[in-house]
Amino acid sequence: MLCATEKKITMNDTKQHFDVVIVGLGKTGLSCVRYLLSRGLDIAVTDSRINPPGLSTLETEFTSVSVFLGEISTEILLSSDQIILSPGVSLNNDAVKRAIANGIPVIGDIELFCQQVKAPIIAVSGSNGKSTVTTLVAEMTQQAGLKTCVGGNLGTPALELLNEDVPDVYVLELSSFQLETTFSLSAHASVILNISPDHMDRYANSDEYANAKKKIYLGNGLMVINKDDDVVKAMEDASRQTIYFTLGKPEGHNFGLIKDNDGIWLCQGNKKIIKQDELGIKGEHNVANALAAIALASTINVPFSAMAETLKRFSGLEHRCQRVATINKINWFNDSKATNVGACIASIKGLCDLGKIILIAGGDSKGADLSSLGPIIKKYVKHVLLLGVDAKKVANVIDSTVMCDFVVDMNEAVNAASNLAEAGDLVLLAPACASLDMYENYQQRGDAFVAAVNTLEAY
Ligand code: UMA
Ligand code: ADP
Repeated sequence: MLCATEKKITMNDTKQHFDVVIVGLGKTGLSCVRYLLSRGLDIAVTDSRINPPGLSTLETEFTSVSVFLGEISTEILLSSDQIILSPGVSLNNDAVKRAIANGIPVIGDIELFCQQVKAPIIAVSGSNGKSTVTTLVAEMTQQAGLKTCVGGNLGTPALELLNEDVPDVYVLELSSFQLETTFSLSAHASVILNISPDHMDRYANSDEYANAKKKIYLGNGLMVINKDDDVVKAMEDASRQTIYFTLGKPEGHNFGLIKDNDGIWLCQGNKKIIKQDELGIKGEHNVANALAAIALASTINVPFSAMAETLKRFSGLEHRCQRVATINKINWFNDSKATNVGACIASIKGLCDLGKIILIAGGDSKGADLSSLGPIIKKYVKHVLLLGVDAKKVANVIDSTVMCDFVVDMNEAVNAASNLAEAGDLVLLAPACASLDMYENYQQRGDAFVAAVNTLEAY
């Protein structure tokens, strides 16, 4: 068997021209390989990683495909008619920039998908809540009997959805990374749930990040707009059909909350859909998510009954504000997916009514300005335990009146939290940072938290 470094091939070892070169051999790269080979194209793959995750599959299933590893090869890029860029690689990568300067078209997997798609798309983006809303919409459309395919940034690469029979609707979660290389999207309905700073290690500033997200509104479909988010509201286009959602009172046929004698209702205009306290997902941010999902599902005629049924049953995705244990009257919550400041703040606000919070945070801050964490932590958090590469950076924004300790790993964090917590408190993993400095992904970080909590014993 070849070791990874031996797999690196130079241009002299191979031929001089490819129809398409795929950059990145992760999930997306592999889906592109399968798709393009099925169309008889002559392709190559390049990845800056010596041992990218898709390598063993490529070596066993697609032996004819040339692979160039260890750096993204300008030479190979310049030898192709088209480049398909994986979302993890920026358009500002030097080799990619050189290819663009030489006139070689660069697109992503979502663009390929859009060029082939034969059913309406509901497209979801935003800094936070994408996976929750995408899943909710897909469950609502399924509940209404519509054949639904769901994927994108959520996990299943969009091109893999084309292998199935044409559905009634595609529900796609799209990241800013994917949208950067998308040009022909014309979704039936699109939403940007919210915009708060994220991925500042990839974008020059927050405008560049917001402009990447704005591409979800390409085409002429229905624009679903969060009336409570100024950045999203500024994207409104008077010439387009628009639906609004808000945590305030809805105007006209739009979506929002109405308070009456028996509680707070999620409504379209004055038509009641479900009572807020019947939602399976908790916290104000999840009320906004539920309203967004309702607004999107309404565009494809899902009846209110199917929406309400779904919203009662759906209690949230794993690793998102999930209660994983109650030990000696202390609640333990896993929100490993809170990978940016906005998500961490939403998490704290959503759970603060349940008790005083001991927060486990830190990781890779992705170049973010963390300062807005300071006031919210001061208000609701009694002790912070910090881990990961940016632990000190998080500590720097925490008010000196809040107790704060550094820990080396999740076991130490959980043991320290267990010693500090009193009955009625809650311990929350909401890192405000990505996990990649210590873990393979946020799931592995959440699993490490749950495993450590499970070793604690009730007394
Ligand atoms: N990478 C390199 N060199 C390369 C290619 C990639 O170092 O030559 C690195 C990237 O910087 C990144 C990692 O490898 O850190 C993975 O990149 P990739 O493009 O190969 O990723 P895929 O495995 O194809 O997964 C991607 C999405 N990942 C990213 O956008 C980083 C997955 O979203 C998505 O589920 C999948 O396609 C299917 O559509 C994950 C994600 O973290 C969940 N997304 C970001 C987020 O949600 O914040 C945007
Ligand atoms: P994404 O796919 O955008 O990362 P998720 O649905 O996976 O979003 O939720 C991730 C985390 O983001 C949640 O656990 C919560 O902390 C936070 N979150 C979810 N929805 C919202 C929202 N509408 N506004 C702010 N934060 C949110």
